[in-house]
Amino acid sequence: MTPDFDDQPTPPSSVRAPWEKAPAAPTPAAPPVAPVHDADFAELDGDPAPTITPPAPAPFAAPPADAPLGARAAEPDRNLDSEYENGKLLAEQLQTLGYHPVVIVGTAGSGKTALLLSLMGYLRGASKATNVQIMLGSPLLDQTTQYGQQIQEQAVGLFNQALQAFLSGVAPPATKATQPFFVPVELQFHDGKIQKYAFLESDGEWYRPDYNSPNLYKDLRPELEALFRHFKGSISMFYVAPATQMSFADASARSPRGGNNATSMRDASQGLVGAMQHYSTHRAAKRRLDQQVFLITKWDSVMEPGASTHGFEEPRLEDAVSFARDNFSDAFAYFESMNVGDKASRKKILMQYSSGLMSNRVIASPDRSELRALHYYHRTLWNLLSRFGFGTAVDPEAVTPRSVGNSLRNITDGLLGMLGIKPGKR
Ligand SMILES: Nc1nc2c(ncn2[C@@H]2O[C@H](COP(=O)(O)OP(=O)(O)OP(=O)(O)O)[C@@H](O)[C@H]2O)c(=O)[nH]1
Ligand SMILES: [Mg+2]
Repeated sequence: MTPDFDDQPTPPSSVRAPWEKAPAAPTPAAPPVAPVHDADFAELDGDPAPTITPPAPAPFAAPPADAPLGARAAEPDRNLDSEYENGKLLAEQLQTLGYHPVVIVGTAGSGKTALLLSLMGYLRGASKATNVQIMLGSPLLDQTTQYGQQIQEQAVGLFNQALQAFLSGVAPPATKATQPFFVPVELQFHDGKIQKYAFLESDGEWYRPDYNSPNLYKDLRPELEALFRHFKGSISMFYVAPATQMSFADASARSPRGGNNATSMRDASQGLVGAMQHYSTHRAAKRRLDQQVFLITKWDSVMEPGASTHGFEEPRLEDAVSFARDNFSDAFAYFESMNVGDKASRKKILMQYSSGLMSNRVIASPDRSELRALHYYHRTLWNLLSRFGFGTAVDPEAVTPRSVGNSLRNITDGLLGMLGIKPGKR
């Protein structure tokens, strides 16, 4: 099955908005710092994006007074028109080739690359025990063009070197890309079916709020604007909200907690608001086709693996909701109010995520129960994507022995229900 390119709403998926299942969050909703206006009542086609009032610039975050205004002014060599054209070409190619784009946004260090590597690594590492192989897709653009060549080189580097390093215990370095690129991957199933995904990789600095700009939020990269405007099928949007952005010198990969640095957490939240706002504007006419996923990454740094609460092994929706409200109030308020058309409850998902037990560049080898928990996160996310993009679950078998796998299935059925996913369709 290929993605729906006829501009019709996507078929209903079995994913429900988690807050609809949770009768009440344990903590009362904090009033959003920034008000969201009528987002749910606007007409989708051509509606204005919900607006949000930027918070007052914080003195400690303000750049020097002589700093250039806005991201684009700082990079005079860029040709925005040709970047937009590249994005348009990409959108057309992704569509022609049957790719489901997965747009991963979040500020620097939020865990975007680790998330992508953990998803790919899950299928690579577990492939002997599953019904699916993951391969790098063919180049998306003409290899005689400079942009086509550059993005292909970056995709190959990520899929080969970075993924191998990740699987051998080394976390990725900060992404330093000059332009956004997509990593095309093909899932080849034993029954001959194929699913194609294109994962966005970007430099988190592009999402950092600019406190010296009147708009606060930097413009999206033109390639992404073009994708949102010109891609006619459905897109999965991942908003990456890190549970922590710090790790202290005495932290270990198995116990990475370092606390939440208030400034960087606030930037991470504002960065997501900016990305959602731009996405809403440029995607206004087709937003109803897409799925929106708010991911609280690095969940292992808040809920310690092996703790008696089982908060890591059995992530609870109410914990995710209260964490998002406490730490990402602006971004989560915007997310909740985002207008995605009908069946909204099936197109917005909140979930915790963990790419691995890591601190800085070191990834600890998980023990058996940690591995099981990590696989649960990775499998859940794959199945969200697969059901939304292709109407079927990837559903790789658990790599645990059969007896453990059976009891795991029972446990995860319950967990998935709490996360808003109907059991039995993973
Ligand atoms: N404990 C833990 N740490 C994580 C996890 N994911 C990422 N990290 C840590 O966060 C760091 C940054 O993660 P990246 O995936 O590189 O972040 P990014 O969003 O790609 O950052 P940029 O490339 O700079 O935009 C990693 O080096 C790890 O130390 C996770 O699931 N758990
Ligand atoms: Mg990165």
